[in-house]
Amino acid sequence: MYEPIEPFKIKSVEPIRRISAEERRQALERAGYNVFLVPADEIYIDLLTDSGTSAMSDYQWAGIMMGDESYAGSVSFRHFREQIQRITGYDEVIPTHQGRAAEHLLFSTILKKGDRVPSNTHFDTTRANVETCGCEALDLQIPEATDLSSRYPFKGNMDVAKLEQLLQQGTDNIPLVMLTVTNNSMGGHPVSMANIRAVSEVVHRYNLPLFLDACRFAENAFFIKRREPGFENKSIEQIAHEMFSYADGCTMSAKKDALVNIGGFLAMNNKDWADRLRQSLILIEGFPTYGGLAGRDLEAIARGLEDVLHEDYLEFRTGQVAFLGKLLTDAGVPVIQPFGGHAVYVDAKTFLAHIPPSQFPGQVFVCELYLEAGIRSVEIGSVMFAHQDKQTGEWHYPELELVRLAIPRRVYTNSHMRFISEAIISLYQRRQSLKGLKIVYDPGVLRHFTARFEPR
Ligand code: PLI
Repeated sequence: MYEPIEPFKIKSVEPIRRISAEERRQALERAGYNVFLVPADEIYIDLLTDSGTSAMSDYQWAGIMMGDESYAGSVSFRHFREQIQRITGYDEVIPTHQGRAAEHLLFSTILKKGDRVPSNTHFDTTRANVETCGCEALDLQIPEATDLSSRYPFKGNMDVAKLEQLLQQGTDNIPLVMLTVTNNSMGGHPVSMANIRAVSEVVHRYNLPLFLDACRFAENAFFIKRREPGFENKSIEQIAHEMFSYADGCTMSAKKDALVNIGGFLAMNNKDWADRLRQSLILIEGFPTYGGLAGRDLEAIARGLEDVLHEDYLEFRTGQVAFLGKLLTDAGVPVIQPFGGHAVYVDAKTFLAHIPPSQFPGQVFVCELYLEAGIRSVEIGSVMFAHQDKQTGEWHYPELELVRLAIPRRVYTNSHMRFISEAIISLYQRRQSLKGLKIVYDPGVLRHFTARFEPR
């Protein structure tokens, strides 16, 4: 089997502890069968998220020491801005403390009540930030995105016909269109260059701006290079630059493809919007040359945005995700294919076909994987997305019951991937014996973070 080779050697290590089966049982019980409530030192391998969990390079750590902490006009801000301008081509660069702050700034400044914001698929925080403004977040993904049997290489694409149909009905209440690259909420699948171009053509024909949610732009660019004819000989930087060239701006969580533990930014061409955003930035984040970050963070992001463009890094990164995916599919474990850029998504509905959505098969998987081996994953199914009709009291369940195994960047080795696969395969072999959960505390909003459960 193709095994990706780490394009780095390890200079500093962080010990992790194997937790005994009894400790795991007690920890999970204390946490109400919700791994969000398990302390990190009771986790052996943490696949909860790839956000803010990357290992930085020595080049970035050196940048941390070089950070210019000047309140105004920091040299580190200049490095940050120049690197972002080089990749995106956008003139205006606004630092924020993370992605959702960028979203909040953009939407609270640009949207007015009753507006609608189409996207291929909004991430939770993007959707929440749109909705908080009294607006509607619309997901226009292609049908292949939810077809588990499809091997379409760009399942992250937006449905251009649906977009055109929507815009034809009028654009007065549509101030911008978003495109999430890669499409995290839909399996971490990439968006093709052809799709970005087609979306751009439609959006601009209606004189609207297009913004990328660019958290995982480099992973997206790598998939374009590998899967889309015509890009084989282009560099990642060239491909990324072309992706950004079809849009007018972006929001970015630097906690993903800028390979840092905190940070984010907005970048755009519209100077008028940028000036308005900076007014709000000063109120809630900070002066425009630091925006909620320390100078050292800006320096680390600037350097992370250089690191991430290295093709051998991206080959390993996406290769490691695919390596874990392949170990699982070879053993018959149902996972979403093709493999995405930052995570393997287990199809919990098929894995635990005997457990109905009302008993949370994804959450059962997450708990059992923790009990099995101390591995933390995250449910993306009925706990996260089921909602109750206020009038009839009836529950509506999402189409997919998934568990995301998000792989932090440059953190775990291939041995860890083997260990994870062995734990999941062992779970798969005894899946018939697993039982459902019932919810005993439901906080209502974003319940996956704090809900508590009990075994049935
Ligand atoms: O966590 P933030 O605020 O830096 O970024 C928010 C955010 C925006 N867009 C997308 C596509 C995301 O994936 C995203 C954050 N993702 C998290 C936390 C994750 O676990 O996937």
